[in-house]
Amino acid sequence: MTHALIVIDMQNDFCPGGALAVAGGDVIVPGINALMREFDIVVLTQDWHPLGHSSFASSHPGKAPFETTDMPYGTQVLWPDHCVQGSHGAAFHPGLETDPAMLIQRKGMNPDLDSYSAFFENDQSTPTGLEGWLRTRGIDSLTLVGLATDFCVAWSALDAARLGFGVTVRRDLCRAIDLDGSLAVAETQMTHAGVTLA
Ligand code: VGL
Ligand code: ZN
Repeated sequence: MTHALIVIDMQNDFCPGGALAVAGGDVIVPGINALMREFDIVVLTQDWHPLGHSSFASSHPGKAPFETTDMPYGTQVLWPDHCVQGSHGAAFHPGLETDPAMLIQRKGMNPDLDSYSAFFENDQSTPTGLEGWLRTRGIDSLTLVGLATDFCVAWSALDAARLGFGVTVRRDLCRAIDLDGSLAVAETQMTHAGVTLA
């Protein structure tokens, strides 16, 4: 079994003080740094949106952050502007050790399409290429940590399980947005998909 660690979206905008702050998002940084030392293969993901991205409420007149809208690919939650390419908010948390990462997988760059998962954009069909990257290295088992448990971590875990990877989510090294019970829904979905919640 060849195992990789995927660190999801440990960026300033998802940490306290950021545009889409997740409570306690920064608290998990030391634990993630320590866990990275136990893995030979570490991948970081980085939410990386162009200005005016369609997932931003500001791109939809009359809409406020955390409302939803119908996109061609389904219902999309609208977020505050966050993780704009090249901005301070899009940078990794300054305490995160990025040197151990072999790959930084950026996502959410298509202006018309959001991308929570590290594997597919939110249309559930446009691949990021990460699956091939992992498989060509013989990796069949993944541990996921990072932000946010109920969005980018959960969508990545569900896609990975569907693709046939063994998946463990270290809940102690994740934090959730928890919008209208989204954390409980995500945990139920992950359990049903065979993801180990550790
Ligand atoms: C995320 C909302 C919007 C995440 C990214 O990393 O969970 N959530 N973009
Ligand atoms: Zn985003």
